[in-house]
Amino acid sequence: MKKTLLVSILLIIMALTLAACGASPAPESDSAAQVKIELETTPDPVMVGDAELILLVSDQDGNPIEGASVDVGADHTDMTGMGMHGPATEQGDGRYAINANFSMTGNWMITVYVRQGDLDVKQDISIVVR
Ligand SMILES: [Cu+2]
Repeated sequence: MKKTLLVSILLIIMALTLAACGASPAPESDSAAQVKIELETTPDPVMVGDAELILLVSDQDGNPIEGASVDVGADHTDMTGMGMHGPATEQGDGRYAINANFSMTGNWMITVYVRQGDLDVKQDISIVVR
C-alpha cells in the first residue's frame, strides 16, 4: 500500500517535470526576448477621443532602452483599413510617447516597433477602447 503510493507520487512528479519541460519557451533567435515593451495610456482605459500612449521600453535586465526609434501603429481590429501610425517621441528613461485619436470603441491593436542598431523588435498589444 505504502509502496504503491510512493510509486504514484514519483509518477506524478515525473509527469509534472515533463509538463514543465514541454512548456518552457523555445530559444528565441531574434532580439524580441531582449526587449520588454509595456504600454501605459492616458486615460486608462482609453476612451473614444484623444489619448496618450506611453511605451516603456527596457532590456531583459529592466534597464531603460534610450535613444531608440519607436514607431507606433493602431488598428481597429473590428474593421479593415482603419488605422493610424506615427513615431513616438522620446521622453527619457525609456519612455516614448505618442498622441492618438481613437474614433471608435472596440478592439484596437497597438503595434510597437523598436529599432536601435541591430535591435529590431515588433510587439502587438491589444487594447479595448471604451
Ligand atoms: Cu472602426
